[in-house]
Amino acid sequence: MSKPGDFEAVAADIRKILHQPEYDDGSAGPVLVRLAWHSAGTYCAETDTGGSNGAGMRYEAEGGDEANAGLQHARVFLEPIKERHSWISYADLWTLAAVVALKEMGGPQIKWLPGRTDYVDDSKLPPRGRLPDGAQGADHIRFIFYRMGFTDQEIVALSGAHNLGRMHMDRSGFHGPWVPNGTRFNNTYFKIMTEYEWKEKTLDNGVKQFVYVDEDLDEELAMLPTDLALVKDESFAPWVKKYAEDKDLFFDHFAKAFGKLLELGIQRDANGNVKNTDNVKGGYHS
Ligand code: DDH
Repeated sequence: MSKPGDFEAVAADIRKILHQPEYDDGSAGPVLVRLAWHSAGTYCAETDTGGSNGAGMRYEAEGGDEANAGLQHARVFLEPIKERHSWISYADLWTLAAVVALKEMGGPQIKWLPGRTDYVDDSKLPPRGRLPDGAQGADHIRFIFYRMGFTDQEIVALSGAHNLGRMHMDRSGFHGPWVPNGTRFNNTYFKIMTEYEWKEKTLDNGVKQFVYVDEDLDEELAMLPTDLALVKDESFAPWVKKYAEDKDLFFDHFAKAFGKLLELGIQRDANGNVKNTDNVKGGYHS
């Protein structure tokens, strides 16, 4: 048990659970990033509903959304940390875990502030269907991300998270990794999106995705229809090109957009403290 507010102690323990030799590609990192994204990515700016506050995914109404299939793995990885530092809210723990994991996987430092609570406000509960569907195209992507208040540039930057992890048939119906080394954060996703020739493939379950086959690779690489929609769209495509050419620019824009994602729906005063809740001061920036 650490002192309440000692987020460095929590971060140190998160680092220790990232290495998971029996799981996927040996890292809990990618699925932790996805947990934070799905907890925050339900936000609707117009109605001020959804978002990471409340950690609603612990309950069936939100956790049972089929878009969240597989994220129980991430929550199970984090449970021993919650037991050791019981003062931290799940909502803060999930978002902090992604920030720590991204940094450990070679990604940028993302500004993170605490203060989310686990109080589930039923009037803020997001309806199902707020998260993106990989089988769709650019219109759908805009519909989902404009609702949260993101621009086209931020959408492309955030999509670069698919440099991490893989798709699992028993979770989303899609299959395979986007890049050959999906436990290191990089701009490879943007590079290979334009450089490689992607072929449509129908999986045994009838789901359509795009694949790249190369004898030198251990397995086929995969792209979702939504991933490749980024290179076909005239407003998204220039950002794909910029991020493919300039890793530092991508890291900078990704860090800003991911930081914004984690703050959706959180009201803070000028000192960064969350309004109207008993919150813990401090932050995690190092
Ligand atoms: Fe994603 N994502 N995502 N994604 N995502 C999947 C996995 C991961 C879409 C669909 C899928 C973002 C945007 C989109 C991560 C992070 C982010 C999977 C596979 C699907 C499907 C799930 C599975 O089978 O296990 C779609 C569609 C979009 C979209 O923008 C249109 C964003 C914005 C992020 C982010 O973090 C900012 C990560 C990481 C994974 C890998 C998870 C894992 O277990 O590995």
